[in-house]
Amino acid sequence: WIFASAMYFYYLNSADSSNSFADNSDNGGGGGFGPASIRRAKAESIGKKDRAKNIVITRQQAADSQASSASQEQQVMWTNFDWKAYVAGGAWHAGEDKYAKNKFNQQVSDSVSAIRDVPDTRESQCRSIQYDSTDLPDTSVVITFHNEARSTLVRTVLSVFRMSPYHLVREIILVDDFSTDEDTGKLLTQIAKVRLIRNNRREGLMRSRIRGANAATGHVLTFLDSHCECNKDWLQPLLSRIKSDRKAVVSPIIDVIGMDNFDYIGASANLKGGFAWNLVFKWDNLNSRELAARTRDPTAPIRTPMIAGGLFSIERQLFNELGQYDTKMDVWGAENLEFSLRVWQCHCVLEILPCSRVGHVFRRQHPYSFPGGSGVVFTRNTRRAAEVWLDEYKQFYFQASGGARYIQPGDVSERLELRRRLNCRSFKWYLENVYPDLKPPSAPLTKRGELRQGEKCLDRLTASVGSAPAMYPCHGSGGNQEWLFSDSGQITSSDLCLQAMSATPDARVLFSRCEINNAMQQFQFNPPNTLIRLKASPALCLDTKPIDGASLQNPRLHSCIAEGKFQQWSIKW
Ligand code: UD2
Ligand code: MN
Repeated sequence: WIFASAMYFYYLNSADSSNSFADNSDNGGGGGFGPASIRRAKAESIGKKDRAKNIVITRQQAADSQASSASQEQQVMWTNFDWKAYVAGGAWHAGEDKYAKNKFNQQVSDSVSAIRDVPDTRESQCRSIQYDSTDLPDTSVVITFHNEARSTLVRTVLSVFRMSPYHLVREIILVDDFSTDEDTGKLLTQIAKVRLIRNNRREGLMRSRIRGANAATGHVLTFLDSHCECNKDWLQPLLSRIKSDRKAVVSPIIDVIGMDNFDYIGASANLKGGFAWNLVFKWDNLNSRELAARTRDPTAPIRTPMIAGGLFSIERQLFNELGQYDTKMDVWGAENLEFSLRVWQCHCVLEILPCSRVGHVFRRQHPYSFPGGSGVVFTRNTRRAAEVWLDEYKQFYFQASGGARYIQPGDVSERLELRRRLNCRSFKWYLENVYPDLKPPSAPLTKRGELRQGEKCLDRLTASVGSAPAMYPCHGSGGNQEWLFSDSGQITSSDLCLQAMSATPDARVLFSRCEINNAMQQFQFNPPNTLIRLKASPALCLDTKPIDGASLQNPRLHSCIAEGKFQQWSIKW
């Protein structure tokens, strides 16, 4: 019956087939997910043994495989799968908007082969490492998707097989999160080792991944987004690190597949994942100590305070012991924050392995809807993480994120109980030992609002030390265009302060780390309509007049002119 569970695809039928999130926000088990977890709990105690691998197979999976409906004879090796016909069945048609369905260029994606060579982006030292793949644990690859383009999905699946020792891929579990076209997932189960679970309503990526994990049988779980391409020998570093330390949760370096042209570009290996007090994921440069360590050994794991979220491996049993995901998070966002804090605070380690590389199509917009609205859903998810893991530091999150205090997180008692049961460490410990770069904000932040000139607003863009904000059309939804104004005159965003580079006309105004006593970070303003003067030199004002040839309007200091349209700001608190 190993065949039955590994080679067939199946559905787990839920009685409720409504397409709605409304009923799973505040009650017991997260809507339709509750019963499954109860079945699972029973199942763990019944467990059967897989003779070959000595892995416990649960009643849950037995139930899943009974619901299977494709026969083994219909399956082919991945090498024989007719991916061209498959892609053609869902292809972009001339005349349609290329970006409409996926928010990446589907025409280009459809025209790129599902079997293509991408550049080997690893550092040379990685290429000489030999892994004994006969001696590594195997993995179930879990890929959840909602209305993914066929061309990107099949490229993801085939790249897993092409780039991995076949025996190390126990199975690929696709979780179709209620996509409109059922065949997108179903047809892929013709490929040997591919299994499918389909949700009867939108569950969001967290509950979908949990369903995939609960059906998995491999020793390790490897999660991927549905638009990835695995690079050469990506899997062995992940599995061998977990083999040497079961408490290591590991992520590849995420290379970039261009959303417009589908070019595969190597990403920097000198980054780790982090966040500012708004708790939004960002990439941080490694500090000098970490860079020195990388120079000594470019193949060594990079400890990361946070993971981007989509691509990682974890021992399956550890994933379950650590409490999987928060089932009351919806759709997208902040599960990676919650997971990262939990991994560190609950006695495990989170790493990026520079010798493992996987490409991912990064997009600027979500191609799918958020029942309830993306801002609300994201903030609620984030707040749930903050409520459980941030202790007294939660107040900094409330200060840095405008709406969070107004959005109810729902019941987090189960997650707090998990934290207690696992005897996890404090957020203070995490700050001191894992993320010392994240400093408590240096000044109390009191007011917030946009910095507006006519139809344009100052936008923080990427907000890193030394970068400049610029004027963009106002969007009115806070985020990148929301600024905090402290009593002492600091203007901050993303926990960085605007700082004049000198007290002279033409001086640039850039993001810097906030320092309480730095006079170059103190401005004077008098809303609603006001000049913004440098306190230390009040004849100098924040000015956005475009410099000759520059395409962006970056702020600078200039001699104050009472009526200057590039100096007059309207600030609404
Ligand atoms: C990043 C992560 C993503 C996730 C997210 C935070 C990477 C490369 N990607 O966003 O995995 O951690 O941050 O939540 O690190 N999906 C569903 N159901 C939904 C919505 C999405 O199945 O309701 C699938 C989607 O098809 C995709 C995956 O979840 O395969 C992640 O979604 P995304 O690609 O839109 O997220 P991304 O890459 O912007
Ligand atoms: Mn993605």
